[in-house]
Formats: sequence, C-alpha cells, structure tokens
Amino acid sequence: MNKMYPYDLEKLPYPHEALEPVIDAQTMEIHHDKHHQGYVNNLNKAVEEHRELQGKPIEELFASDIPAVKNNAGGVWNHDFFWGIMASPGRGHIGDELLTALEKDFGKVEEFMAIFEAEAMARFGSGWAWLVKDKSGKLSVMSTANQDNPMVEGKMPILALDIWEHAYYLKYQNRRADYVKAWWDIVNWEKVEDLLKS
Ligand code: MN3
Repeated sequence: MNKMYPYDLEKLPYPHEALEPVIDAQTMEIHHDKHHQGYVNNLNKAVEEHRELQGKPIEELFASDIPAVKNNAGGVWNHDFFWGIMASPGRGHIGDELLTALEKDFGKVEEFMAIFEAEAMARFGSGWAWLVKDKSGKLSVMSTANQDNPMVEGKMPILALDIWEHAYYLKYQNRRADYVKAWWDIVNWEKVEDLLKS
C-alpha cells in the first residue's frame, strides 16, 4: 500500500457475507461501507486543508501531530490491511515458514494465540491487536489504541484484529472474548506468511 491523496475506498477482496458465520454480512457492510468510507472521507478532508501532506505516502501520516490526519490515516490503512488478512472460514492453514517463526518466538502456536487474545482483551476501549515483526524479523504481539499503527514504533504488521466495538457488536455485543476466539477461523494464514516473508 502506498496510497496518496486523494484517497479512495478500496473494495473488499470478497463479498460482505464471505466471513460468515464468524463476522456477519451486516457488520461487514456497516464496517466497510460506512466506517471505512468515513475514514477515507475524513482523511481527504483533513489533507485537503494541509497541502504540504498531499504528496506523502499514507504511512508517513501515522505520526502526524494533527489528530484528524493521524487518526484517519490509521483508519484507512488499518482497515485495508485487516480485510486483506481474512478469508472465508476453515480454509486457513499455517504454513511451514510461519509455523517455524511462531515457534521460535513464542514456543508454541497455542502460546502465541493465548498472548494475542490476552492483548486483545486487555486493550481498554477501542484499538487493535497486532502480530508484528521488527527489523531483525523477530515476531511479537502488541496492541494499539484508537487507529494507531505499529509502524510508528518501527514494527511491521503481519496480522491485525480490529477490537473496536463496531467490528463485532451486532453479533457479539459485549462478548469481545467470543469474537476474538471465533476470529481465528477466518485468518488468511497464507497472506500472513507472505507478509512475514516480505
Ligand atoms: Mn474498524
């Protein structure tokens, strides 16, 4: 992704209902067509008022000291990334290279998943849980508030989970833990492995 002003809403890589029953079609419609579109519109509005930002790649806006720029740039990029690392249920399979990397840095895949779930649950309010790699290729789990992006800390995302209530409330209401656990079934592990290798 190397998007620049003016920004467009990227299409979902699958139909709204593709992630059912884990994420329902109505949630995807509202999340992509309304929330994600809203970040695109608000980023265009904010950058329109700051001409000096108009030629910059979106990643350079994540640390902006203008809140509307920072929050909406993260909102646009994070959601594009999130759609891309999901796929229809039950088709996911952790490839050898990713498995080796997860075992090296977490011991076991189950341990990685437990840490990731705990991080997602511990984030108070809105934010994201991430699996990231640092410059040396070492993997770690972190969470960020709001639409903050790990690249600001020099970490490259390879997996992300949106834990804003808008991502799950229609189906899961207050049960964030159920959403987080069910979500593993729609992770596109092939894509995650590609990101690991990139
Ligand atoms: Mn969201």
